[in-house]
Parts: sequence; C-alpha cells; structure tokens
Amino acid sequence: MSLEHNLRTAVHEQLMEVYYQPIVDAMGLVLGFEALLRWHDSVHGQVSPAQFIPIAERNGLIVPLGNWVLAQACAQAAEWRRQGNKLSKMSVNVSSAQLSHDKFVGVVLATLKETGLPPELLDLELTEGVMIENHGQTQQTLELLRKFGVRLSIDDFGTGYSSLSYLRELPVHTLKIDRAFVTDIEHSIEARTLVEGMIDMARSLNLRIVAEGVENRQQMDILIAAGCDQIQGFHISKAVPAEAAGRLMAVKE
Ligand code: G
Ligand code: G
Ligand code: MN
Ligand code: NA
Repeated sequence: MSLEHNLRTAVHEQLMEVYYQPIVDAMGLVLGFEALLRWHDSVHGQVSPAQFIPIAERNGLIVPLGNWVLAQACAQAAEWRRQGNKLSKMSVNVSSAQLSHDKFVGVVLATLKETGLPPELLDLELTEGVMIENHGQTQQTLELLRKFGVRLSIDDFGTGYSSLSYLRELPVHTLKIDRAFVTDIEHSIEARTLVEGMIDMARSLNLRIVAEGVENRQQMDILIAAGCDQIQGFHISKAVPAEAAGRLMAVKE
C-alpha cells in the first residue's frame, strides 16, 4: 500500500502519536514544550513528519490531522497543569492550509474551551512564508487569534524571506531562530556574530527568542550570553512521549 493510503488510515484511526520536546529558560528549567507528530507505520516503519506533512498538506489531511494534534497538545498541557506542574507554554506547528481554513479560529477557541487551557499558554508556530502570505485573510486570522490571547511564533526564522520589514507589523510574540544559525557558533566567529545580530534585532523589537537545534553546552552558553531567552534542542532533550516529558518538569507550583 502507498504511503498516502496508509497516512489516510493513520489519520482516521488516530494511529499517530504526539511527542513533546522541552523548551527551557537560561537556568535550564522547562518552560514548555513543542508538540511534534510521530508516526510508526506497520509497512513503512517510522516515517518522519518532514515526509508525511507535505503529503497531508497536498491532500487536505493536514486539517483533521492538525486539529487532532492541537487537541492532544492542549489536553496534555491542561492535564500537566492540573497535576501542579508549572508550565508556561505549549507550542503547536500550524501549516498554511490550516491557517487559511475558514474554521481555524473557531477550532482553536473550541479546543481551548474544551480543554480549559488558558489561551496565553498556547503558542502557534508558523513559518515566515505562512505569516506573510498576502491574502488579507491570513492577517485577519492572526490578529483575531492574538485578540483572543493566543501566542504566535515565527518558526524556522531566518530561512525564509530576506525582507524583515514584516516583523514590525505582525502580531508575533516569539522568534524561533532556525537551527541552521546555531550550528557551529562555538567554532565560527562569523556564525556567532550572525546569531548575535539576530538576537539583538529580535530584542530591539521586543520579541521573545527561542534558539532551536542547540546541541551542546557551549552553544547554550553563547546564546544565553547573547540575550536569548529560551533554548530547545538535543542538548536538553529530543522530543519524547508524554509520560517522559511529564517527568522533565521538576518544578511544582
Ligand atoms: O520533529 P521533526 O523531525 O520531527 O519534524 C520535522 C518537521 O515536521 C518540522 O518542520 C516540524 O515543524 C514538522 N512537524 C512536526 N509535527 C508537526 C505538526 O503537528 N504539524 C505540522 N504542521 N508540522 C509538524
Ligand atoms: O521546523 P521545526 O522547527 O518545527 O522542526 C523541528 C525539528 O527539529 C524536528 O525534526 C526535531 O526533531 C528537530 N530537532 C530538534 N532539536 C534538534 C537538534 O538539537 N538538532 C537537530 N539536528 N535537530 C533537532
Ligand atoms: Mn516548529
Ligand atoms: Na524550526
């Protein structure tokens, strides 16, 4: 059977799993998590979302799949908080096709209501390309989400468009610096200067900054010294199942 056929079955029968990658502050305390889809197919084995998300975006499955991830992640975050964990955000990736779907805002608000997660704890990650898509619709959707208190992040920052003028206008709370800009900062003065410039710029715009793909202590130290607020990457942890993620939150309120 084709990957696409199996994907359809997996989405309809909810055979996927949501894993959680921690995001920590400068002290290494877990602030929150990024929800990341994982799929183990009986024929194709472990299939990366980098492979199946583009298929789901083409055939429309991304809408039910994305709604399912959103519901899982919000329910999990709300549950962790009920258990007394201090958790300040749950980040969920959102594709262009989801954002432009006319029911998206309604689905987000209904999910928050059903799970009881405060909107300020939900962080939606969108790429630069998605954010600046120029249907007026997109901008309205983003403004509306912000009005309801939901947080927005620019994912893979620095890999998309070269014009930065949009940054001042978008209702964005956080920049996630793509891991391509973190690689090598402990060895290359040029790489380090570039990432420091990105952090300075984000700070001057009053944006929170997450560095992605942080793989060792030296990188983390350099980023924190440069003013980066939040760290994500294999140095802290890869994405893990909910139960393991729950154990990473040491602090109780
Ligand atoms: O975890 P990593 O290999 O696992 O993810 C690969 C890519 O798939 C990343 O670009 C990530 O943003 C994307 N991805 C993972 N989970 C989701 C999801 O639930 N929705 C969307 N739209 N993208 C996802
Ligand atoms: O596009 P997005 O940022 O959502 O993608 C997240 C992807 O990055 C996932 O595939 C995740 O597994 C991967 N990832 C997370 N931390 C690291 C890291 O420290 N190093 C590398 N190479 N990949 C990472
Ligand atoms: Mn992401
Ligand atoms: Na990213």
